[in-house]
Amino acid sequence: MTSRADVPAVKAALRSQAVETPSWAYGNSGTRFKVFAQPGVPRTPREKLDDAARVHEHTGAAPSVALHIPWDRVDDYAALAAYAAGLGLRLGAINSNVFQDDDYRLGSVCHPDARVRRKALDHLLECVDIMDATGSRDLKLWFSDGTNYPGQDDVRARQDRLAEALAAVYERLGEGQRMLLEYKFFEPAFYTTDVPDWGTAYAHCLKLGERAQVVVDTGHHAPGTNIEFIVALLLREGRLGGFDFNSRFYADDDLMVGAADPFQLFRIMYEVVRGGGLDGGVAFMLDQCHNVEPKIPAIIRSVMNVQEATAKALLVDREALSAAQEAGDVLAANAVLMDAYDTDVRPLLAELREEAGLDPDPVAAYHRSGWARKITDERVGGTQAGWGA
Ligand code: LRH
Ligand code: MN
Ligand code: MN
Repeated sequence: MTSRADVPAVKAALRSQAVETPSWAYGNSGTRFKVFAQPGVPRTPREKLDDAARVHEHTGAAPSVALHIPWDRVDDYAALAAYAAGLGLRLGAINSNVFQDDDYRLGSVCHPDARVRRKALDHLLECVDIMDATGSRDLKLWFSDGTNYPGQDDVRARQDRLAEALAAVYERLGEGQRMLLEYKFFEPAFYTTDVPDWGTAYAHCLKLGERAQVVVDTGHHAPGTNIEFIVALLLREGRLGGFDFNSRFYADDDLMVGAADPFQLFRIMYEVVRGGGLDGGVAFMLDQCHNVEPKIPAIIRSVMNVQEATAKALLVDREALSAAQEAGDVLAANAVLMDAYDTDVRPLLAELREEAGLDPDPVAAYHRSGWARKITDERVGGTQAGWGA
């Protein structure tokens, strides 16, 4: 532990951090080649919440669950919210889905045909109705819209159509509700994407108003992109709404956050801490798929990875860092950051859990709990998360 760390303050900040888990990470998922079904996966949104409650029980840090509509479609969303509350959870961001309908072959809100645009907009507005019923704060929008070939559509007109739809949704938001706009540089479109980067998302959000915020999915950048710079900039502008955390080796791999590059996660979390992003305005969501590993322990592991990166970021000796930076001492400044990164924060987090009455080792506690055996015995015929559905 670095000597100058204010351990009680670090612990208090860690205690206040919540990580939101995605309903779809509990269900079966796969690549475009194969879905490897796992025994015991949830068959209904309620069963996804049952699993999410295990993650929260063992980590104490995952109190909310993001829904994806229509993957989590139910008749009564208020009843689903009440069910979540009964488990000690709440329903988090509502993720829209305007990418899995035959009508969306050429796009959704950017489609050249006004009828398809209207259909997509109606879905987004329905998502706000769902937020009203669930008490969710955030609407997360990701559009698969784009083109595959030069000349296929008017790139600029598509921006106009996007702006029109976003304005209609923004207008519909209730007080205290936010719109989170997610960008991704390619896939499924391979030539142009209508919201390819933070700059495009930011430009649209800026026009809409303060409750339109950018969401950074860590897997949605070109290799080598300096994501922590984007984070620092968006925080500075007051427009970082949240993260979709995951890690990637190649493209949008959706692997466990912190698995591919824990140093990058630390650098991101340092900018979050530096920019005041732990105060509740930034949603720390996971957006992952567990295709080959058991899902619940993988999600527990992911929550722990976020906590470890956050703990290290909180341990950065900011005074020493500023002094070195002001003195132009490049090596000393870098050493301050690396000292924090190289600190083993696992004992600190174990202590924190024990103080909260939790097992210091959440993964082991989950394995001992017998939950995996129970769901394997009781649940037959789990659902797919949605991509192949
Ligand atoms: C798109 C994305 C977006 C979707 C989710 C399932 O790649 O990151 O957040 O809603 O995956
Ligand atoms: Mn995402
Ligand atoms: Mn993605």
